[in-house]
Amino acid sequence: MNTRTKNIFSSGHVFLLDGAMGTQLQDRGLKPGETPELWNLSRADDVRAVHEAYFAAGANAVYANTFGANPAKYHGDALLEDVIAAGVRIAREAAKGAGGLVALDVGPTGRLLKPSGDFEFDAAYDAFAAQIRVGAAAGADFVAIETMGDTYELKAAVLAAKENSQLPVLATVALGEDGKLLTGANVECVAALLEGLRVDAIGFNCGFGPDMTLQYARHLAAATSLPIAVKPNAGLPKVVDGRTVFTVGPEEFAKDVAALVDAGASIVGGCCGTTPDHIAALKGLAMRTPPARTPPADRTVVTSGSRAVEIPADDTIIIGERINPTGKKKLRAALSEGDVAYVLREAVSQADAGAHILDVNTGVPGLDEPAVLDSTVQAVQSVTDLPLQIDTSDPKALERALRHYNGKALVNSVNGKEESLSAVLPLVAKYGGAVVALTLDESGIPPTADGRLAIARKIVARGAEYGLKPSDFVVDVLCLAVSADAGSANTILEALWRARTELGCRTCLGVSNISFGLPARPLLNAAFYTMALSRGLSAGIVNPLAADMMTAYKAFRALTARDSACGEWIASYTDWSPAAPSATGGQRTTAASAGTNASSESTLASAIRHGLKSDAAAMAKSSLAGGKAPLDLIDGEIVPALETVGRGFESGRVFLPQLLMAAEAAGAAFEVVRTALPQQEAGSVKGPVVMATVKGDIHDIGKNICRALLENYGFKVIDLGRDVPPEKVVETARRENARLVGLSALMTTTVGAMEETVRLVHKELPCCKVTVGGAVLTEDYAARIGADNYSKDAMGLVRYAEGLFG
Ligand code: B12
Repeated sequence: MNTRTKNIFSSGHVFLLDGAMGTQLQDRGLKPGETPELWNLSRADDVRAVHEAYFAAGANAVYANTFGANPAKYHGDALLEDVIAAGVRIAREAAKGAGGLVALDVGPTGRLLKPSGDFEFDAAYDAFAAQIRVGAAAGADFVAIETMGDTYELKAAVLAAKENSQLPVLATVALGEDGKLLTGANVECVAALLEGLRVDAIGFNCGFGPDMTLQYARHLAAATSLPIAVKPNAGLPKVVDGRTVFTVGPEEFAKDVAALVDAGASIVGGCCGTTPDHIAALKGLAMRTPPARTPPADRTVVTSGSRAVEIPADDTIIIGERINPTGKKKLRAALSEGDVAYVLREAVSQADAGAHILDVNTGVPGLDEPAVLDSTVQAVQSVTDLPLQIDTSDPKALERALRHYNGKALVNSVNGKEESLSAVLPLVAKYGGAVVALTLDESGIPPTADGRLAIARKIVARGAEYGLKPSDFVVDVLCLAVSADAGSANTILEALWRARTELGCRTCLGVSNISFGLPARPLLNAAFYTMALSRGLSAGIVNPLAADMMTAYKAFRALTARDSACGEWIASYTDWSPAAPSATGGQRTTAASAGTNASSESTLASAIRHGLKSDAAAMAKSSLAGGKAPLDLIDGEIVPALETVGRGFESGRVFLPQLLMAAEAAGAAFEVVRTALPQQEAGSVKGPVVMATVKGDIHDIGKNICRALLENYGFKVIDLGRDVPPEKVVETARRENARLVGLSALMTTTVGAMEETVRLVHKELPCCKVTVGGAVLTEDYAARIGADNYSKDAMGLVRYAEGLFG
């Protein structure tokens, strides 16, 4: 925490923020759909009055009316810079009388970042940077990044704030009722990311009321030593007579917020539905000194966009070593030829085999390493939620990959050479991360444990100059072959133990080097791995597909009471028999394969579930070449695979990014299948049929299948796409003189829009029939909403259309 922040947030008292702005402006006449930030120019007095009311209620700081003033989503007529500057200026004017502070309010862009969406990380960064530069110049005292639902976007915003202003940064996220962000990150994941990025205060806003926030505030207090901010809603929103209302009054709100302060929050305010009265009710709290917090134990946590993994002090995890071209001809060729699918298969198979972190190294001579490492890291992140170990000796490649990495990475590596220390440590300090400390320096690798420890100590001490703690380092005491140095194993084992006990660092080791130059290497590797585990190895860099290594790992954990009730061992080896000594069962469930029995088997369904786009297309092609009927492929593999992913999503084991990747892979497979669908004999074109996914619904895979099949059966189809308003359907059907409209809806929340569309078509175009479909519909329900026909699949639709058009 910088000293400036200490002054701002840590006054020794609970720090009071303001309450909602949007709902206050609505009370003053802001219309639905109107851009609130434009009031900074047109209704400045109203905006100022809201700020003044919050200061009068006791707020120490207010958020300027700039939440949506981000170039990525702003659509107003006025110059955005003017809107932001006016927002900050108005808040400043209100703050002057009250002696309070002003935050530049930074909300999300409203766009989904790649690979889940189509918005580039750098574009998101630029949008935030533009907003922050103007806000800082206009005189904001700190930057409040809020309501973030995606860690990747959050990272872009924090970097933009840090690189474009000197202001303290308070960052809060909006949790769902499951305690996770929309993209799946839990509290621990957010805390690790934000601590790594060195924001000044962290917490939650929006989402729900203060009562439901309590359990997550407790989690957060256990995960971070930063000041905690909470800005909950006035309860959960309810819709009454078409209006959204918040029902928690000021007294109840204050009582619940007091519990949040007891749980560790020291910066409190309100979000949607809160009023100056809610903030006034917190005044008593502002007199309080926040209870002292017990700092969380130093842990070494790395994250992906949705998963936090601890490199444990008293247990051990596996770093998958296979995405490293050293000694791997095929991978080297794949990297050189840009065969991303090969790399992604390596990622997925290691994840399925039980790795906890994946090493990614793309160091192939002649390749542009900064570009290749960056794109490979991003590609691997699109198919796995495991955190990655970014493995490179090129600082340029490291910085680019770290910047674009979604989460807090494990960095491999820094060593005792001055050149490495001064290049790598600042990057780890800036982007966050844990870093592997290799015990070598300008003089090479010391032959003794003493020598290696001395280098590790030096690295940790240099790290302290950049604010890094011993727990930010994972010491690698380096594995030299026993064939070259008979004492190597003993030296490693001693150094491992001492790194853990004397330095308090976690350890890692590329175990299989030990057997270099000897026969039967897997046997030696597994034996040495067990020895290293018993001397405190926190993370083995091993091949998770090597059965002997996994057996050593699982046996060690079962025998040392780290595998609760030997659960993992039993799950893995129940079917073991001496004839088949390697374990086949019990593979860990990854998020992408959750709810499935997926291992790394190569099927179209598996490729879709894992989001492997080009594999899915290739497998669809080879299935068709093998004689599979296109419709069987759709109904027997593509649709069931999506259903499995959907079930995982419903039960909270799969998150939006994986769902999106699976949908993309399914789309790629379908594109291949489409071209193979049976073509109707040339003849007169039938139709037209107007097809649409209804308003509010963006699911269109099923509708696209319907369209393709209709076309292949000789129908002219006018496809209006997705999220189509009823009026547009009617207008098109009328213009085209269509006798059939096909509507698709996949969500319970959008069947209402379907009903509305059916009604409107029937009213306006009595001769036009409406057929409906989509996963949530049933024949019964279709009849109830007045549809003329329902088909459970695309073929049913074709049959109905054939009947209708004679
Ligand atoms: C893929 C997918 C997505 C993709 C969609 C990509 C795309 N371009 O379509 C993405 C990731 C974008 C997505 C987003 C969301 N999704 Co989604 N998604 C799915 C998933 C896994 C598969 C849907 C699918 O494509 N199935 C395969 C196709 C081929 O099947 P189908 O559409 O049913 O079509 C067949 C038939 O029904 C019929 N048919 C279809 N249309 C028509 C039309 C006519 C006229 C006829 C006759 C026949 C017919 O023929 C087709 C071929 O045989 C489902 C789970 C599931 N089991 O359905 C969830 C699911 C539909 N999604 C769900 C949710 C909640 C969401 C989100 C709200 C998530 C979020 N929090 O953001 C958003 C929705 C945003 C929005 N406003 O629409 C829920 C809906 C819950 C509910 N009951 O309301 C589901 C059920 C998952 C779940 N179990 O929770 N999703």
